[in-house]
Amino acid sequence: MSRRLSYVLRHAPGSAGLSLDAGGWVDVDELLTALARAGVRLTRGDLDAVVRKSDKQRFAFDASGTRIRANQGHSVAVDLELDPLTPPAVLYHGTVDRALDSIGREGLTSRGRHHVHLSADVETATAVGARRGKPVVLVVDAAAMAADGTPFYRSANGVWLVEAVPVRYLTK
Ligand code: HQG
Repeated sequence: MSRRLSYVLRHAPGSAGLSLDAGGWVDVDELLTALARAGVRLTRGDLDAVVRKSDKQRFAFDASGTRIRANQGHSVAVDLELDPLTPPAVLYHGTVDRALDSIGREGLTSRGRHHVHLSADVETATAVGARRGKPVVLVVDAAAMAADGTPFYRSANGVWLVEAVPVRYLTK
């Protein structure tokens, strides 16, 4: 269910006949109706449980509890309205060997998503890289990037987001 929600709320709201507002929010009742239309019967209580139990806290309700959105990871255009934040001195990016040549030429780029995703600790970055094979963790000199004027953001679920990471800030 978390995967399905990620698909609808990050990448393809239209596949469920939904559209996201500018902030990425969708009305909970409309979402439940759309899922039911697609044969997925979910109560509000079931949805609350999916949001609560998501291992990475991928989703959030708004303050009124009537709207829901993905905390990060979108490929569709949304403005999460995150405020720039001073990052820790060092952040980490989990990837795999086969990407290193290209990363060595271009730095980290956001690929299909809005941002490059960085982790605050090596363990998380290792797990992110391991989704694609034997993980390789790159160290990002976030302090230098921030000093050079790059804005950093942190999603509600603790993922650090940046537009790109040029090669000069990366160490293997
Ligand atoms: C790589 C999951 C070649 C990059 C995770 C990665 C994360 C390059 C892949 C979140 C490159 C993109 C995001 C370049 C970057 N040349 N390869 N220049 N620059 N790459 O999935 O960071 O479960 O878009 O290293 O936990 O792997 O979805 O990004 O391997 O937080 O909530 O291109 O997704 O969270 O892959 O993962 P992705 P990611 P969720």
